[in-house]
Amino acid sequence: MLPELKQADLIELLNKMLLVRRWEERLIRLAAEGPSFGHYHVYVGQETIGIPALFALRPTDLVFPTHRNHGYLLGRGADPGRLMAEILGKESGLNQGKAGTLHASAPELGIPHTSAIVGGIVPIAAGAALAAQVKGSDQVTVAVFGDGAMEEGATFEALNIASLWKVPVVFLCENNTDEALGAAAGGYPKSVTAARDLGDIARAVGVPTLVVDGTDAGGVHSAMNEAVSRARNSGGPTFLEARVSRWPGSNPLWPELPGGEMELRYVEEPEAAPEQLRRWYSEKDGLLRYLREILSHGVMGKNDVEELDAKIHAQVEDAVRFAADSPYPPPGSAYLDVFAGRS
Ligand SMILES: Cc1ncc(C[n+]2csc(CCOP(=O)(O)OP(=O)(O)O)c2C)c(N)n1
Repeated sequence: MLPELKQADLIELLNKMLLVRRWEERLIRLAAEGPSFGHYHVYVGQETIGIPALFALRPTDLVFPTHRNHGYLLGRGADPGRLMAEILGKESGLNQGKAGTLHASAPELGIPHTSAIVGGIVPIAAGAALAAQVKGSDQVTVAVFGDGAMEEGATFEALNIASLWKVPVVFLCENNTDEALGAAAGGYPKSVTAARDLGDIARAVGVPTLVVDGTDAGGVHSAMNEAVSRARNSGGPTFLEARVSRWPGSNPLWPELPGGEMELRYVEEPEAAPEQLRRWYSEKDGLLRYLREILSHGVMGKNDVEELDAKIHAQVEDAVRFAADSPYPPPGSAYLDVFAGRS
């Protein structure tokens, strides 16, 4: 379903999701072409979680993402060129090329930190939420993490303390196990966690839970609104699990583009996609689902979507050029910002 937002916001939602998709597709191609690269993971296939979730927040709310953070950074307005430059280790990067994807941050956009340590971001986010509570502000903090974080002790401890102290935090779990859509029927891999339903872990310590289909932008937005409103009104944390299937190109070592870029014609003709991706594009890609919803509700016409896509492609090419043309940091800058503040 479409999120309950006005038309301009529905279009902006598509703009952001398409930007994330096209930017990451280009990043994968750039990495394959061979300049030296820091490691990175992609958010392809999960755009309909992060972007609608951000639309339920105020700009002053905080988001702490995990290793799949490009969607959150671009979604909050990070410059696509500076984010690309960051991954290339360039001086013009978001964090002067010192963070790469895995630790990229944009405090000015309410993303104070990324942690690539599985589960590592969860207590940090809960701590930031606690700070807001202590200060008496109505700021909400979101901890974003994958299903893998549910195996970590730190996650359990953060859920427990947040529940006890009614900390204003949303625990947003992006469950992209292949079995995820069948998880209601016990699809989570038995080899890694004894819980058959990840929500059981949160409910065990009194944290209310919500489950949504992560390809449903409207469902994610409305569940996120509920969780954010609970946190903002002193009701404490929520565990929100968004289930998606893992994108076939999401190779844990180096992401790939099996079958090339997503083509807009797959909206109407998913059977035109390469065979191994037909099921993905017809049933599992949230972005295509959103595009179908936008078109069928007349929010945009086909031509408008094509124009937007062309504009985004050009924006991404500008970003690549900016990053490629930027210099590497001078070696002496390795000693700067090691401790808080510049010396
Ligand atoms: C504590 C820790 N153990 C192992 C790793 C290596 N590692 C990086 S990503 C990853 C998988 C994480 O799975 P999940 O949180 O479900 O996210 P996904 O990549 O599936 O989106 C692992 C094991 C790590 N970064 N941190």
